[in-house]
Amino acid sequence: MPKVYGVMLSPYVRKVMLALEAKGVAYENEAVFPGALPEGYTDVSPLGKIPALSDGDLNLSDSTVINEYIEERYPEPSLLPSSVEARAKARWLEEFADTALVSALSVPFFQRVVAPMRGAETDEAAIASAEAESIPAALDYVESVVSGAEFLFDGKLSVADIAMISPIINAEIGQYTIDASRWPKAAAYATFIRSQEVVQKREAEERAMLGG
Ligand SMILES: N[C@@H](CCC(=O)N[C@@H](CS)C(=O)NCC(=O)O)C(=O)O
Repeated sequence: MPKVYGVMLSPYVRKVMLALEAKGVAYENEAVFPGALPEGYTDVSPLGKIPALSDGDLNLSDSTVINEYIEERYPEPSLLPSSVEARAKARWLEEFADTALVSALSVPFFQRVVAPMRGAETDEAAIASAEAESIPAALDYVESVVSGAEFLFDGKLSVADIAMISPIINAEIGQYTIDASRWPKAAAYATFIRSQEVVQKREAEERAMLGG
């Protein structure tokens, strides 16, 4: 059975868990926290990051690489669109989500959830700065690529939807909700993807971990 290393609140770990769950693949999870890596963890994840995945003798790190492996190892249902062009666009949107979107939407999550867990104060100025600059820049782009309450490609869930929704869930946990009056398509898209059963189950497990 594959094993996912990493604490489930990480947007990158969530990407991998959602891909496995969307394909109905049973897996184990070892809740590795960044900053408290178990001994020998770099044998599995050479850069010491989460997530990592082991499956038999294979060790892999990086959520995108892991999800490519999952797609090939467990092909049904496919999480890639059917045309070459759409697959390329889906990979780009995954890359955008993993970089600019995670970076912007992690700020409220980090400041309101992670910092207090570490005994630090929430830096409201950092949140205000992200809400003024990086978050609108990222959401303007999301607004330009989504169509509203529908999947990005082929009327079905893809790696791009999984990558996009993952940091949006972090923002929600950090009490930041996409303003539907400013980004109506992005807000409707987020609500639609979050209403999918596989995403609802993942969020419920995470909320339970956070104590409801
Ligand atoms: N590109 C990597 C990014 C993984 C990543 O940065 N994970 C964070 C946690 S969300 C981490 O492990 N940070 C600790 C570190 O960078 O040392 C992926 O997609 O898996």
